[in-house]
Amino acid sequence: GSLLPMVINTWNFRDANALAWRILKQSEGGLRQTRNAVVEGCTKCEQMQCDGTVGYGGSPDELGDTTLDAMVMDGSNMDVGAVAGLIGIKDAIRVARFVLERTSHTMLVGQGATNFAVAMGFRTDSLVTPESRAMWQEWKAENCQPNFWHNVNPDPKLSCGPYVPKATPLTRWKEDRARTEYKMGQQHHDTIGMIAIDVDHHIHTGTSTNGARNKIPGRVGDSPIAGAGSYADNEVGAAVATGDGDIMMRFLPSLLAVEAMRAGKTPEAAVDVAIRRIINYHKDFSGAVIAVNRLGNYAAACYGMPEFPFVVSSPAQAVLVKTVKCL
Ligand code: SD4
Repeated sequence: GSLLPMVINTWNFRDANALAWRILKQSEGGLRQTRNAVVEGCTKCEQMQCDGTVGYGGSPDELGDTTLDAMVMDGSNMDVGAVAGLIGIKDAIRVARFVLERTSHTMLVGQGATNFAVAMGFRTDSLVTPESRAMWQEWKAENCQPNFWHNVNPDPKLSCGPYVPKATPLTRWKEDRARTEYKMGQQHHDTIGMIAIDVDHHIHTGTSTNGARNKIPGRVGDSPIAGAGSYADNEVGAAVATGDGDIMMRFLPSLLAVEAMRAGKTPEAAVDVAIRRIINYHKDFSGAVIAVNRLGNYAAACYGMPEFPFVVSSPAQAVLVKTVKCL
């Protein structure tokens, strides 16, 4: 039987998948709904604050604010719309869609992205919640130490940060492993990356995240970068990535996986190529890649955690949670 249409996304985000699947099923009758499916599916996660790592009120930066990264990509023509470091607007991937559809640009950042969103009719909001404020205060209490900036600018808000070089590579590695384990327990590093394919092999991908916890304001991860957070090409298939974006964005793992499939590799082999390229250089890496070929065959690979859950809807079964053991 046919494997299409299908929706697949990172982590155990079932409600997002279910909504995208419902929208995609409406495409029967010739309407192309893959873009609506991906954008509204990821929006669901933003509204639900999936795992506290998508949408408002999560991953506070050094100054306690939450900023959002998101993208949407159309595999029929390589069109991309993205926002990075979006300030004060909750609907990150919907704004990314407006960048795609209403501008000739690919990515808008920071306050410029906010101004554009407002011009498009989006409402501004604080993205800080009591939970994110408490997270930030706890982090500050544990990590606050005078640093370089403190001497230049006595603003107490700027007196905490990773600017003080204190760790040797070995302790850094151990800290990262501990951080990874913490991440697993707390599940606070989990971008949604979603792929939708209709029966005519039209593909869209999307991502949405509030990025890395305690990031330096201005930090952008892999999620809004084409080829890093996601990539789609109707001729071949698509891929999405999640994990330590500071490392992943140097390797373009989603592009790597799609290009491996273009060269004839299976989705299994393609995600293996993408993850192994990264861990060749970074044993402290933690993350995952999902790849789907244009026919709807899929695979996932991960590293730096015991296992990685993802959700698939297809004619065989709607909203099926799968888990892959990591390399
Ligand atoms: C980032 N890649 O900003 C995102 C975070 C993430 O699973 O994917 N967590 O680095």
